[in-house]
Amino acid sequence: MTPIDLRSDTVTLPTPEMREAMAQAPVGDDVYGEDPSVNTLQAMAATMLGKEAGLFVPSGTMGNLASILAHCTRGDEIILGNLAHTFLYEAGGIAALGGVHPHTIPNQPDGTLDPEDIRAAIRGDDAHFPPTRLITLENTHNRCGGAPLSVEYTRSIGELAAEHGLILHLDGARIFNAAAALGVSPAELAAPVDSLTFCLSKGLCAPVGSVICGSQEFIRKAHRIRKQLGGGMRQAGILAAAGIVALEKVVPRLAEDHQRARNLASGLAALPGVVLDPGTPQSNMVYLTLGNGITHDAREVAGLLKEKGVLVGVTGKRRFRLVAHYWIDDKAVQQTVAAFEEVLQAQS
Ligand code: TLP
Repeated sequence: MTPIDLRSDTVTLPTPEMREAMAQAPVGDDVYGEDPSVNTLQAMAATMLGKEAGLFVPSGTMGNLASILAHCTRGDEIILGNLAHTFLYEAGGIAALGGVHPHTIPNQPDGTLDPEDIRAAIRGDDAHFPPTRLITLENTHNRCGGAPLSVEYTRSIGELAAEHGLILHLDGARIFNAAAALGVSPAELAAPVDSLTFCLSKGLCAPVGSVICGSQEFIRKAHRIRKQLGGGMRQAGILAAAGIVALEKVVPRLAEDHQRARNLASGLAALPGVVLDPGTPQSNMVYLTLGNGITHDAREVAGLLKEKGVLVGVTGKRRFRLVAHYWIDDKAVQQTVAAFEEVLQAQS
């Protein structure tokens, strides 16, 4: 039996149309800039995000790293949320490989950074301090419930950054989910930022890859850094071909995943022993905590769910993340609610 895998949208497999496009893809040596499929994907991505240029990279982690290294020099400081993916889950790459100092400030529950906290974190001109160079936002915000950051908020931080001569980078791994959740275009969300990374290999189902977008000048620098990081990929058009299908065919259907996440949340809300996060889901992620009556912890409950063919993400001692995606249909939602009901009933 194929499990119902809600651990992440990174588990999505390529669609049949992607596999077909990959098999047929025209390819060339991308290190020479000669892969037609990569070039098409990059141009398409830049147009959709309203930026001058795009660069195909192997992962979201490399996208954020190459972007930050392109903007900063060793000893620079960047301001980011304490729950930012770049701070928590990218193996400290900006510090290890770029000598970039992360200055964290609290993420608010809605994924935003308080502008007053940002202002307070910006360093003065003093030899004791690392120079502040850049602010990073994340949209949607993974650890903050998959919350989308609005156009207005992003614009206000863009203005704050400009006021202080700072660069604004966006980890837009799920920017297309944000756009679908807010009913705006991805280009509107990206307009206030200098650069962004988005992922093809999460809810968009492509097997590999992310795209960095920004000005020609920025992409030229990021291109060299991608090479330094070992991310020059030769006949990468095989992968880019799946990315093109992702942008054309999967982006327009993301609202379906958000609807299924809402159905999943309302099914689970009715179960004793489940405490949903307020407002969840805000896009494709459902966050929940085990109620006091449940004696098992999240890891044990996840083990019991697994025996019933349901895989969930454990994000804390009593906390889960369930992510709806292309391969989760209505039946899978019902089966997941039923599996939770059986497991939790046996517990209470
Ligand atoms: N997120 C993964 C895990 O690493 C936590 C997930 O399952 O959600 N930015 C954001 C906001 C992300 O959520 C992720 C992956 C990345 C960057 C990194 O992308 P990859 O995995 O392609 O390096």
